[in-house]
Amino acid sequence: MKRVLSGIQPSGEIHIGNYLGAIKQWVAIGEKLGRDAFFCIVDYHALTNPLAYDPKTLAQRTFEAALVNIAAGLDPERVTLFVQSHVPEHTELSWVFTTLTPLGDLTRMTQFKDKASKQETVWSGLLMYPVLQAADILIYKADTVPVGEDQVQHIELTREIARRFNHLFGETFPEPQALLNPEAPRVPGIDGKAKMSKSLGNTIGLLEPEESIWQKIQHLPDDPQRIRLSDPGDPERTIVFTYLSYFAPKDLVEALKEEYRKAGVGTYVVKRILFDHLMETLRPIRERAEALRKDPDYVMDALLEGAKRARAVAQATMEEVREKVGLLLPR
Ligand code: AQP
Repeated sequence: MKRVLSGIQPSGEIHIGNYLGAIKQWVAIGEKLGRDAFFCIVDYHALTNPLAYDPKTLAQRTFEAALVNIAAGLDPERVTLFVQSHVPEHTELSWVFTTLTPLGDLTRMTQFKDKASKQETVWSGLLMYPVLQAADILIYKADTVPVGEDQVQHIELTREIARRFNHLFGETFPEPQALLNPEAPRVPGIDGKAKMSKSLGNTIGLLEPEESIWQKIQHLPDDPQRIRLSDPGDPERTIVFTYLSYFAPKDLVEALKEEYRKAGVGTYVVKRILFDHLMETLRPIRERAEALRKDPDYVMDALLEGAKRARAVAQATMEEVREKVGLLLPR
């Protein structure tokens, strides 16, 4: 792993799925790679979600997404943290890539099919989403993309685009690999079914009030086959234990599973333990977020500095691309 890029949409409250699937890895990678770790708040992507996008809140959400990432441990003085629209070369490269991407490759993307099925009018931005994502990654020639499982198909498409470009215009881009957090590649939502996702309203937010988190945890579905409190349960049939495994030490999780199987412990007690361990992880993030809110210039300056560093790399790639595809270069 030499260079990394990953992104997060400012399309709603950042949740524990984003944290476990992406941000937690970003922090560890950032410590190793420093400035070669590029993390991007992908605001142009957020325009493709008509349910979440509002021009009145987008700027604030973008700022908030950066703040939460910094609060969660990303050090903007070490890594390159920036806003996608501050580096216009992403959209420029994305246009070139649209000319190399068969329509059929885009219409077969699971995420497109999923989201399009819920929309009355399907805008072409939604279809082009993975092409812009390929540009986000390849403009930095990143070889590794830490993501949740939901993004693996898009990274495969990115590899195909890189391969096609290299074949037509000469070796230019690496074929990047997705890097999953093996412990939490797909965090389920609080409904216990779909993946946790901002647009589905099934999230636990990193900065959500404690009371509201506790309410949600209390309502997490139990093993449906456990009718009476005295019935033994199967920990594999409730997401209470899935969540617990993310936040509590392994031996405690195993001991509680064992008790649950024997009806020695009820779900209420397990939920209380889950809540305590979750809050232990979230509390320092919330404290840092509180401190950052008092110093918004720090966040904004960090983003501008990040964009400056990112842009230097992106401009060099675009110069190479313009020349390779045969454009008339300005003097
Ligand atoms: N549930 C999840 N489990 C593991 N990883 C996840 N990621 C997202 N959800 C999970 C990873 O977080 C990073 C940022 O993803 P995103 O900004 O696309 O956020 P989202 O919550 O996944 O948003 P949606 O629902 O897909 O889109 P909208 O905003 O339309 O609601 C990615 O690395 C992702 O894999």
